Amino acid sequence: MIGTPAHCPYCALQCGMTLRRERGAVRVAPRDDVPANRGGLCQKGWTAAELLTVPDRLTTPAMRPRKDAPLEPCTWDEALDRVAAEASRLRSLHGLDAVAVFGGGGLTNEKAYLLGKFARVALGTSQIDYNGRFCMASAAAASGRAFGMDRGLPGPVTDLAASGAILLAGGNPAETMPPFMRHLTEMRDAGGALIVVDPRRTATARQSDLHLQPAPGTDIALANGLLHLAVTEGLADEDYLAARTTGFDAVRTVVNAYWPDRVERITGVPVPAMREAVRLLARASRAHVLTARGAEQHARGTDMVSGFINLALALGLPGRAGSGYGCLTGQGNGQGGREHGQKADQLPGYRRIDDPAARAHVARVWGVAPESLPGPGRSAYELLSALGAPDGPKALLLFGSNPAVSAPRAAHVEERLGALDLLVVADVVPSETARLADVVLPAAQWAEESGTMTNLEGRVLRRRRAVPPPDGVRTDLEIIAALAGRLDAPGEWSADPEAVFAELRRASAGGTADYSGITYERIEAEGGVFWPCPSEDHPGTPRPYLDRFPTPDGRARFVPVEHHGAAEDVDADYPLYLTTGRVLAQYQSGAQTRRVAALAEAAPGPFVELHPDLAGRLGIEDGARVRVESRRGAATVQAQLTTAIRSDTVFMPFHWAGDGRANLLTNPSLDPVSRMPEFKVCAVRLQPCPSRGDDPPHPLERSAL
Ligand SMILES: Nc1nc2c(c(=O)[nH]1)N[C@H]1C(S)=C(S)[C@@H](COP(=O)(O)OP(=O)(O)OC[C@H]3O[C@@H](n4cnc5c(=O)[nH]c(N)nc54)[C@H](O)[C@@H]3O)O[C@H]1N2
Ligand SMILES: Nc1nc2c(c(=O)[nH]1)N[C@H]1C(S)=C(S)[C@@H](COP(=O)(O)OP(=O)(O)OC[C@H]3O[C@@H](n4cnc5c(=O)[nH]c(N)nc54)[C@H](O)[C@@H]3O)O[C@H]1N2
Ligand code: SF4
Ligand SMILES: [Mo]
Repeated sequence: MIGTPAHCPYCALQCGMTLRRERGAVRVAPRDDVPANRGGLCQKGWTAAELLTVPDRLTTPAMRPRKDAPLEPCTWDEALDRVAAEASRLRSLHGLDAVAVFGGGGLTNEKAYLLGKFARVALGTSQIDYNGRFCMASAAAASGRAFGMDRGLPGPVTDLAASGAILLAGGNPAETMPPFMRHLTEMRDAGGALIVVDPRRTATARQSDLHLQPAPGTDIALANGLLHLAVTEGLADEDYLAARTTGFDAVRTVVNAYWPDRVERITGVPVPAMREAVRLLARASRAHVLTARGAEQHARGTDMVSGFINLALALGLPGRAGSGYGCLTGQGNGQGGREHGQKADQLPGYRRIDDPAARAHVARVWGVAPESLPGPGRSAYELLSALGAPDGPKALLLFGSNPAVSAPRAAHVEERLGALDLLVVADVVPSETARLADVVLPAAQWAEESGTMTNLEGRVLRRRRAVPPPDGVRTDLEIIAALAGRLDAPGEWSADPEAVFAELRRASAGGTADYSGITYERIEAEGGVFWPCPSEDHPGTPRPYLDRFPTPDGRARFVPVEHHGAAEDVDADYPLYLTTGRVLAQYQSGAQTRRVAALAEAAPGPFVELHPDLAGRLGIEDGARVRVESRRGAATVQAQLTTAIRSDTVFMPFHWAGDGRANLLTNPSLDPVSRMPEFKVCAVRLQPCPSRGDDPPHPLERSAL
C-alpha cells in the first residue's frame, strides 16, 4: 500500500505527508508534490504519528459528580445529557449568554463553521470566540482596513523564491516553519536579500542578509522610520500611489516626524541599517513585506501591522504579481478558522455579524429568523476573564485550545475557569484545561477524521482519514451535532464532514471568503483551491489583488499610525522587557508535543534566554534556576545565556505548564481594534533562586548528551 496523502497536524504550512500503516504502527513520509514543503518536514512533522498512540490518550468521556470530586469515566449519553441539561438550566436562570463557546484555529473549516452555528442557533449565545484572537487578529484587522480582505499571503508561497527582497518583521520560521525556509533560501541563492526584524538574533536572523534588532514593542517607530527614508530618498512609487491607493498624504505627514536619528533612539536600530533595508526593498523588481507574531501580538498590534503595510504600499508592492504584503498564519487552520464564524463578531464567509444583509443570508441557510441570531460577543481574553463573573457566562464549552497554559495572565484565567458552574472540554489528551473540566469529551484527531484546512497561502486542502479513531472516541462534528439534537436546535445538523462543507459553501457564498465553488473533488484533483472561489467553474484566486482591492473604491487604504511604546514600559521595579514565543520542538501549549518522546527530549522544560552581560550583573549563571517576576505573577525557570538577545530584553517560550509558564507573567492589555493581548512585551525583573537537587536537567545539558 502506498499510504494515505495527508497534511501535518500542526502549523499553517500544512506540510504534505504520506501516512502508511506498517506492522501496526503509522509511518510518516514527506510528500514532494506539495509546494509548501516539497519533500521537507520539521521534527514535529516527522514525529507526528506518535500523537495517535500517546499513552494517556482520552478514550472515554468523564465527568465530576460534584465540583470537588475527581473526574470519573461515564458513557457518552450520560456526558452529553449532562451538558445539555446543565446548559439549558443555566440559560433559563441567567439568559442565553450564560453559556459560552471557545474554539481553535487548529479545527477544520467544517468544525469552525459548525461551532459558530451551534453557538448562534443551538445555544443562541453571543459569547463565542477562539484562540485565533491570540494569534492572527492584529494582522487580520490591519489587512482588512488596508485591503478590504484578510488572506495571509498575497500569492502562492512559491512566489517568495522569485522575490528580490523580503522584509520579515517578527517571525522566526527557521523554528516555527522550518521547511518554509527553503523558499527564502532559494530567493537568496538567486541574489535576493532577506531582512529580518527581531529583538533576538534568531536562527532565522542568522540566515538573513540584514538583521534589524529593535527593542520589543518599537516596530511602529521602525516602520514609520523606514517609510520616512523611502520618501526622503525618492523611493516611493508615485504612479502606483496615484493609481491604486488612497490616504497617502496623511501618512506622509505623520512619518515626517520619524526622522532617522529619532527612530534610532527609540528602536536602537542604527540609521545605516535602516537605510540599507529600504534600499534593498526599493531596488528589487519584486519584493515582499511579511509580518508574524513578533510584530502583531501587541497592545498596538493592528497599528504595528498597518505601519508595515504602509511601507509596502509606498513601495508599490501589494497587488503586483510576485510582490506584496503578507502575514505568516500560525495554526494548522489559522486561516480557515478565522473565516467561518467562530469569531465573536463574525458569520461564515468572513461576514460581519452586525451586517443586516449578512445576517439575512446566513439565517436563510440555517433555516432561522435573522432576528434570532445574537449580536457580537466578547473577544477571547475578555470572555475568559468574565467567566463566572456576575454578568459573565456560567458555562463554557471548549474545543481545540488549552488556555490554562496559552492565555495571557494565565493564573487569572485558571481561576475564572474554576469559577464556572460548568466547564466542558473536548480534547484528544488530558490537557491542563481538560483537567479542570466538569465534563471531558474525548475527540478524534487529524489522521482519524476527514475535513478541510486552509493553509497560510489561502489554499483549501483536504484532511483525509488514514486510520480509524480509537474505540469510544467521537469527532468534534459528532459531538456538536449530538448536542444540537439534545438542545432541540432548528435546522440541519449533520456530522458528515462533506455535508457540513456543502452547507458552509452555501453560507459563505457571496461573502469575502467565498468557498462556494470549492468541492472535495476539486481539492483532490487540483491539489487544493485558493479562495475566493465563487463558482465551480471559477479557477480560484491565488493572487487576489492584481486588478483591484476588494474595497468600495477598489483602492488600498493607507492608515496613519503613531508609535506609543509598550502598554507596560520598564521602570525601576521591573527594569527588563520580557518577550515570549516559540522553540522548534514544542507546539503551542505543548499539550500535544510534550507527549512525543523525541520532542520532550529536544526541549524538555521552560527557560529564559538572557544576555551574559545582564546575567553577570544579576549574578545568574548558565543553567541556574531563576525567578522571573512581573506585576501579574512569578515563574521559575532555568537560565539560558546567549549573546543573541539584547541585554535589556529576556525571552521565554510559552510551551510548558505549571510554575514555569510564561503566561503567568504576560500582560493582557488589549489592542483597541483587534483585541489582541500584548504577549510580546511586558516589564519583568529577574533574580537567581537557590538550586534544588531534583531539578529537571537544563535543556542545553540534555541536548549535549
Ligand atoms: N515550533 C513551533 N512552530 C510553530 C508554533 C509553535 O508553537 N511551535 N506555533 C504556530 C503558530 S500558532 C504560530 S502563531 C506561529 C508563530 O510563528 P512566529 O511568529 O515565527 O513565532 P514567535 O516565536 O511567536 O515570534 C517570532 C519572533 O518575534 C520576535 N519578537 C518578539 N517581540 C518582538 C517585537 O516587539 N518586534 C519584532 N519585530 N519581533 C519581536 C521573537 O523574538 C520571535 O523570534 O508559529 C507556528 N509554528
Ligand atoms: N506568552 C505567549 N502566549 C501565547 C502566544 C505567544 O506567542 N506567547 N501565542 C498565542 C498563539 S499565536 C496561539 S495560536 C495560542 C495557542 O494556544 P492554544 O490555543 O492553547 O493551542 P494548542 O496548544 O494548540 O491547543 C490545542 C488543544 O486542542 C487539542 N486538539 C488538537 N486537535 C484537536 C481536535 O481535532 N479537536 C479537539 N477538540 N481538540 C484538539 C490539543 O490536544 C490541545 O490541547 O497561544 C497563544 N499564547
Ligand atoms: S513546518 Fe509545520 S506543517 Fe510542516 S512539518 Fe513542521 S509543524 Fe508540520
Ligand atoms: Mo498562533
